[in-house]
Amino acid sequence: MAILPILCYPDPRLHIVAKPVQGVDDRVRGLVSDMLETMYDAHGIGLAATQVDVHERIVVIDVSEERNEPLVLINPEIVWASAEKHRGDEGCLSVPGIYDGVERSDSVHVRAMDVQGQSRTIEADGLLAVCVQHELDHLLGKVFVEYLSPLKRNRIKSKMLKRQREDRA
Ligand code: GNR
Ligand code: NI
Repeated sequence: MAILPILCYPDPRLHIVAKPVQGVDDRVRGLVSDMLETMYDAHGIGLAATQVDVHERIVVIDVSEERNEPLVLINPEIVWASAEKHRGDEGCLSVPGIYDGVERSDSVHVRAMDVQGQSRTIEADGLLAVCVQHELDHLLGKVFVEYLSPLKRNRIKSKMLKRQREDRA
């Protein structure tokens, strides 16, 4: 097990499109285990492989209060999304300290493999539905700030770059 470094916006590697996992083997299970440890350590409710610079379709999520209900999605695909949408504030481990409103479907159905390579369909609503859509965007190289206005996005970009300069100094 290991805690992996998380890429920070505007790192260009956050825009790489992830490739499907070819087979769920011990390498993939090891990565999933490191991603879960990294997500729990960072107090996040989800983490996409893209955020730890691995460009494969793997996501881990835990929206439970007790932080003891890990969900692993390998090669996830949204097979249905509700037409009903709501705007809610989102944050991202790759854009620390920034929270802003994003519109998402209230409910989604996701088809994905688990760590055994078993395919199943999950019906998600509430926070889980928001998190699933946020994580699947990461796999497509999309960060939530890209839904905000160019003005807001540029302010966020400058703030992150300034902070990264200060952290290095
Ligand atoms: O920890 C996280 N919280 C969160 C809150 C509202 C909407 C989405 C999220 S996902 C985020 C973790 C993360 O960055 N996953 O990619
Ligand atoms: Ni994120």
